[in-house]
Amino acid sequence: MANPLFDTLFGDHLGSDAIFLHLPDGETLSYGRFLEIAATYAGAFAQFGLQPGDRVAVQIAKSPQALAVYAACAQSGLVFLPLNTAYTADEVAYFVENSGAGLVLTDTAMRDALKPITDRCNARLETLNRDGTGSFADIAADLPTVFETVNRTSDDLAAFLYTSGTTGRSKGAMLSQGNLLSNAQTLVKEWRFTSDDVLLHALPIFHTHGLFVATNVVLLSGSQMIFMPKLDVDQLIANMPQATTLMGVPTFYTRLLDDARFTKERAQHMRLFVSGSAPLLAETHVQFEQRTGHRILERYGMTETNMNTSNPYDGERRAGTVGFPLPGVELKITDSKTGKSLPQGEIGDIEVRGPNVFQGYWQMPEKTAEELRPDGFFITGDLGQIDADGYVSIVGRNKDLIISGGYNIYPKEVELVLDEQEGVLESAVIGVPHPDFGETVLGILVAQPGQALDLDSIKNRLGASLARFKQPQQLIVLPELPRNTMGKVQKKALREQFAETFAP
Ligand code: MLC
Ligand code: AMP
Repeated sequence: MANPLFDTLFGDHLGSDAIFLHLPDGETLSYGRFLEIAATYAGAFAQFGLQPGDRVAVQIAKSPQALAVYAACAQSGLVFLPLNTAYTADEVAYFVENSGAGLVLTDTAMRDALKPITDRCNARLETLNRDGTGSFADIAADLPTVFETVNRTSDDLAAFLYTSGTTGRSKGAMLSQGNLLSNAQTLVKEWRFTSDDVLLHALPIFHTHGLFVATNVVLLSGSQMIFMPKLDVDQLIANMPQATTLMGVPTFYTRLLDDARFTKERAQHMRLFVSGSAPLLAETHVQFEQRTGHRILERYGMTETNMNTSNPYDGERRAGTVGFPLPGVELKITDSKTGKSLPQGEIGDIEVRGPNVFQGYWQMPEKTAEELRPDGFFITGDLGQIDADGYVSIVGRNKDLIISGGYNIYPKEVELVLDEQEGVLESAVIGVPHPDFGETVLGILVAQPGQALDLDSIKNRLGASLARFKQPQQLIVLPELPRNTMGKVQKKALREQFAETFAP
């Protein structure tokens, strides 16, 4: 096959009149038309002189055009590098520089902020807006609606997704065509996707969940998506009778349950609700079944691996568990110190191996070696346990990570910014339970001797360096941080002390 990813996900849809997207304005976009747009974008990439393997960094609003950029990258053999639209110019600068992107696509509103960065990095900068306008669209508009697919193999890189790191430096997870394709093929089968399906798509498309899980599954099965700009519970409930499936983070499900209009009747046409990216409370699972008669199917994945486990489509979907390893994925629970497998039932590190596991972190061989063993097992940083029936549960994390509404925040990155603020001696950033986001960020500050901290001005200054979702919802000043005898900050004690901060 000339280009496994493009040929398998997109190739069959060339020239097809079948509906791909239902758009918010009531219009639809066919697969065939979508791929014509993608071909013009691929033509523009070629005109820019981009070569297979070059990175295309994309920070643009969720739109059909944004998906067409993904398709165009696949067709041209370029590496698609999507970025959270909430990232500040400072944050984007790192990704552009680190990835060595040849092209950056952004919204017109961000252009001036990014120009100095792309100039410095010798990257080309073009704009593509939510409504399909922009300098990139203007160039593509004059180009042919067919493009000769560039030859690639399944080992070639298809995407970089940056994941934050424990040291505060983000790492570019390199995903091959084969990584993406194998997972999409498995999920279509496991979750029984067919061309009769209509997926409610309200997730962002710059992360694994909304992009590789939701979109690739739809592309591969030739199904349709009701493509919503973001989570809007009104729209979700209104559209549900036309849909068959939903994929969301747990916040989707708690917000639906908080809405009295979300009834069994509304959910009657649906065949599958999938949750992942963060722990779904067993209580949410139970309430959801009581309300709708549906049992949410919880699965577990990550940027580096796509999906690892899933509760069964047929058979018991067990609340509080993430189900079984997917076909082709090996999963073991190991002792963090020795790396040896632990007996069934014990808690340890979750390690996974399979065609879904990434190729390593871009230009970070040491980080790659710390997490990816020579035998191919990836140390996920999650702590888990397997019950007697084989169901995997995630019981904690061996990595200092906060997951707020499905977004990952590494405390170190936030602490580095807090520590720089005027009058701050040191800081500790922790995650505490939050009724809407599952977990949220709390910043604990210690002032320099004799200094009084101006928390409002500190909060205001964070916006320049940190995306809004990473900023602490609350800052608290303590005289000192609790430390153990080794001098290490006792985050567990802080988490316990402040556990009720956002209690309903
Ligand atoms: C938005 N805000 C958040 C936030 N999302 N704050 C903390 N955590 C979040 N997740 C802030 C905004 O900055 C804004 O702040 C305010 O909340 C309202 O913004 P909004 O855009 O209206 O938020 P909302 O639409 O309500 O978004 C919440 C959400 C969204 C949960 C629907 O965050 C979301 O779609 N999350 C999904 C993330 C995701 O796709 N994760 C998958 C990663 S892949 P202010 O102060 O300005 O008002 C992965 C692998 C796997 O993990 O297994 O899937
Ligand atoms: P990311 O780096 O954004 O891909 O996030 C991956 C992390 O999300 C995993 O390592 C887990 O900690 C967490 N995660 C994903 N799915 C689940 C789930 N179903 N339950 C609990 N945690 C999850």
